[in-house]
Amino acid sequence: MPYQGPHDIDPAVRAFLKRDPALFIEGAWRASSDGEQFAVFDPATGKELAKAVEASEGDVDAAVQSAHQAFVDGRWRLLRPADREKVLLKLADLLENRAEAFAQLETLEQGKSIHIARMIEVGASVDWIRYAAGLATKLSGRTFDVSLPGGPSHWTAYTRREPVGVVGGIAPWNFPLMIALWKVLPALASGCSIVLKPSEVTPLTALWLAETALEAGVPAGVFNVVTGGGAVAGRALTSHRLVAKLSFTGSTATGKAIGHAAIDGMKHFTLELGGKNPALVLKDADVAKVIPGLMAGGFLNGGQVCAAASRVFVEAPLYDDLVAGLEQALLGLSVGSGLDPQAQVNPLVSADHQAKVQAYVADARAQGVELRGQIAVPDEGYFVSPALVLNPSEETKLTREEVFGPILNITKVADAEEGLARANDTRLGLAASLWTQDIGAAMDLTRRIEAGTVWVNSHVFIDPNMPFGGFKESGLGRDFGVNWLDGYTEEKSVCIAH
Ligand code: TXE
Repeated sequence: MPYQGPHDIDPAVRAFLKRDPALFIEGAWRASSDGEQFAVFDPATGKELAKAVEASEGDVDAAVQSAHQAFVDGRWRLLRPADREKVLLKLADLLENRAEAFAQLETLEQGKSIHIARMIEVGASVDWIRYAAGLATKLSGRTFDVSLPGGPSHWTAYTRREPVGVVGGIAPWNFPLMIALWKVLPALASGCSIVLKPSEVTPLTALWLAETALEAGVPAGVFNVVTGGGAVAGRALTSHRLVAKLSFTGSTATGKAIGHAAIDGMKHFTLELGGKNPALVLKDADVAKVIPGLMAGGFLNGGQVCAAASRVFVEAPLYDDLVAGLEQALLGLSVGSGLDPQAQVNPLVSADHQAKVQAYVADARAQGVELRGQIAVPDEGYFVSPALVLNPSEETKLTREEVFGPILNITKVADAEEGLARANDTRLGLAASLWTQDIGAAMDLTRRIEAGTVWVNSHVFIDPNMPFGGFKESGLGRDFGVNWLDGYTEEKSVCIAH
């Protein structure tokens, strides 16, 4: 049944949107200290959806002080790990029970398909919460034999993992709820407190998440949210002396600035940055499987995915079939609001981002590069047609820079070696995929491709148990997996003479 208009919106979402703009500090809604606000827009219409608080330096200080006090008095850190686990499991249950409302709010502020919002933004988030909840009870150290005077029987040496303190989490707008949780979960599981700053483009679900976490039993002050842009709120958080760890997902340029701020303040940091991710299609690949695989890998969430495929290198014998198949798939897509369950092409997140992606396409067109698969999109809202960009030169901007939109380069290569060389010819290295049925080629190429995640015969699938992060300028550190909490804990050595 197609979306019938605003009356389909969950009453809880309507009520949330009517609230006065506020920050979430010390377990309570707090108005802006100086009255500054900014507008949040519905990408499907370009109309204002809500207002949010532009946090001042003082607001950020209040949030960090609150988180610090909560850490110092141990209201969360000193709970039994099993109790932290229980609270996080309750949070997963609450989010699962309110999945439709969270999904709708996410679609309204971000523009994405309601299906993706339900399945990934909320559905996968629930899995991530339960995974991280389990890690709370798995923190452990190691014991060591030491060669100190008197012999081993006089010494006991071991390590403890202790939470670092206040975490500053800075999240982007492409998966606002899920990526916010990728900051919040390891912080909470390890006993840290967190101040989260969502993107100023999509601040709403993070605020709602914090309130839900309080309801689940996360004590006041342990999880605070400040909204606002990078220049004031972001900088105030990254430079605050009481923040011990920064966890950032976003652009490489901002990531570098945050890395500098982290070093200046001697803070721990994790950076998950952009990608220019290749997909290498070998001539023995099954085109019937590559086409849907790359439709998902390249166009999921309008290509606004850090791990999205953006440069396809295909061995010559498969080139025509692959281009024809992808073009046919694109031309059959329907366009509309993310709330319309039939719409497969949804708006991009903001007017600025729409303009950025359109500029890359215009540059390619001006250089005479062939574009295929474009479809008509509405003037209202931040829509951009998907496109295949055929054999762009190395000088075309969209070959080298992260476009972060529904634009997929397809380049014909003579053989796998040329494909590999071109795939690796980038300063980024987040993710990559190989498409082949030749196990030998797959095993060889997975070792030689420079990327933090390499998929074979799929693209874009991530899992809480699979470490994720970038090579080269795609970032530093890894999220997820059994060692996820290492980045949120200090390793303390204890050495006892007896
Ligand atoms: O990112 P920024 P933007 C890429 C994508 C996109 C481009 C720009 O190519 O087109 O980045 O997007 C906060 N100190 N990705 O401008 O600036 C900011 O408020 C502290 C890839 O949105 O990186 C927001 O919360 N914080 C990506 C967050 O950083 C600062 C996802 C991200 O913003 C700050 C999104 C500062 N000085 C965009 N400046 C991915 N890796 O998934 C900004 N921020």
